[in-house]
Amino acid sequence: MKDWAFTTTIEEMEAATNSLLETAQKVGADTWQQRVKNQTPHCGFGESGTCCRICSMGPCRITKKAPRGICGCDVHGIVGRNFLRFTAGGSATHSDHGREIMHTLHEAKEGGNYQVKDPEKLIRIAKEWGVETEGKDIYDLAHEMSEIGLLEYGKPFGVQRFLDRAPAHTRELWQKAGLEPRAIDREVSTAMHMTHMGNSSLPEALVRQALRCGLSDGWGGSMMGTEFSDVMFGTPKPIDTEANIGVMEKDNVNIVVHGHDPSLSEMIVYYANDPEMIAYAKEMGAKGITVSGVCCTSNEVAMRHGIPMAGNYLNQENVVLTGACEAIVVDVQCIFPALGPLSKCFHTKFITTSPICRMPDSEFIQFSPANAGDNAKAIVKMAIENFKNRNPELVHIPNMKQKARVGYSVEAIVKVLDGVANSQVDEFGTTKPLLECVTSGVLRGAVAMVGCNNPKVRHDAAHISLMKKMLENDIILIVSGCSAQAAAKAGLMDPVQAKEYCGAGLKRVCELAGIPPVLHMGSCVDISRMMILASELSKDSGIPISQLPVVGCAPEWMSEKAVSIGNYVVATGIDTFLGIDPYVKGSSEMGEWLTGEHGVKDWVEANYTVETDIEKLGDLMIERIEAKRAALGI
Ligand code: MSK
Repeated sequence: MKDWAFTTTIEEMEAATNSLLETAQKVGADTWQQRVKNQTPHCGFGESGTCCRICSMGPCRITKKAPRGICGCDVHGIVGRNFLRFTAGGSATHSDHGREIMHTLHEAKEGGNYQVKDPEKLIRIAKEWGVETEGKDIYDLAHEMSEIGLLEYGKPFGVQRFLDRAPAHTRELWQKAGLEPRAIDREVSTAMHMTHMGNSSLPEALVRQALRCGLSDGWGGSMMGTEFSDVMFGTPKPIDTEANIGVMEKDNVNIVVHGHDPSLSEMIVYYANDPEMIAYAKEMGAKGITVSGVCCTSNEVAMRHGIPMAGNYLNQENVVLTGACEAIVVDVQCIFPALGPLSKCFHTKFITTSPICRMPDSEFIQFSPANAGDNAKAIVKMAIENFKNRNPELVHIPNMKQKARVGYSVEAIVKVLDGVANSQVDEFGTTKPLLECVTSGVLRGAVAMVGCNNPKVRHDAAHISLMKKMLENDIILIVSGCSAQAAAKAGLMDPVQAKEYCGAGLKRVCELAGIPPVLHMGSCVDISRMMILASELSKDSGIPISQLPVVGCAPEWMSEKAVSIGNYVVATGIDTFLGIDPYVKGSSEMGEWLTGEHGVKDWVEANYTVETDIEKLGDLMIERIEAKRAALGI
């Protein structure tokens, strides 16, 4: 058993949270810990997916005595429809994030609020899409690409352009099973149409559409969100930062960015570094300005600017509870409405910025590409001027942080590993060194660990314990979203210390490549990066994705987006392990379709495993990786 002496333990993180909850009690603030108690036990029908409120004849709840809804739909149809609607919600959300990025790209201009920071990447994608690049002004090209990308949302014919990135075998499977996503909006609309009263109640059809709708996210909206964020804000490269609540600084103006869309946070970071603003902060009695992040906005700015990560999803109230947060500035998704009333218990300004995410008790400052600079500056100023309103008696920042190296885009992973093997073969590079590590057994395989926190699981405990288990077994981790922040907070992205916890093979790879054993690939839309990496591994090796010793895992997931992600990861051929049931346990048929040997596995050669015992979940993942190795004879 390894000695994990340098990592921050769950107990230490909980002690820090408990000290903040004391402040909450002092000021009479409501917290999620209390609300979980108020909401427990949860409704059994909701939990098993067996409640239908799609029309107003119900709600219908399925029991032994009442095995069908009023329309006659059985439990499998009800659970299946709920599952598809869950997916549609997630796919729409991610993809709309991508759409916002495409609109921002359309406004990008030389010297403007938004610019093209990675022209090579833009040209590379343009060539992929068959767009003429020769002699074109880079901004003309950006605008043309933005329009083409936006048409992917509603084009009447054809399938998603990025599907061409998938290996031929995967494309064939998708074609054969009728899974190739058409226009992104169409897949969401079709999902809503199919689940309207009086339409589909056949699990097979509902599951098929759930996979197709998920694919329109992962290989459509999310992939555009990621790729064109890189074009505008720069493709992430390894960069050092810090993580956990102790990154907030007592003597500084603290601005916390939270949400998902980097268009907001990029501007806030820019103005917080403006010498004029720093001087103003000093004039107001602070030593400087600290921007830190929560959730995926945090991942975005950490990867590109080294902005420290204050915490993940279930830490969002903690940053306010420090009493040292001058402003929490949010964009979209995963934001607790609780932040409004909570901020009122302190001096904190809760600032919403998107018409998509309006909340009571917040100050709304709408962001648009045209006003982003001015509004960001105004927000930074507002935070600075709020510094004097702190109540010093309430200020308490737990002294807890870890070093982290983040920023492993596919391009960065290929580059660091190619650097080691010196076998760069083309412009993009090759994943062959990584494959050699896997085939030789130096690495046993890889786990893509992603997703949220969920109070049904002890906060971060599943992420961290599973990661430790994988590292000891020479399994490298690529991570994103709140899972990435869990790793960073614990110290598993520390490039110096973390390798000490690995098996001998993984440790050697980390030393040679100068990488931590847990690679931060970004936010939740960036799981599309993982799909690209899996595709490159498959193309470089000639092995179908489903046969590579790679699995996906979301041990603490909670959002609809995570279900959409799960569907596109499975549909891409990657077995996916969940620590939380996606409200399908009420239907044996749905269970069979998603987790059985002859459900989705017959279409895409991969399926789900749901196991709430985290220790067992880890064992099952290792077993699956080893079984794939054995099947390949490696
Ligand atoms: S922020 S979707 S809690 S990963 Fe992307 Fe975290 Fe899950 Fe939100």
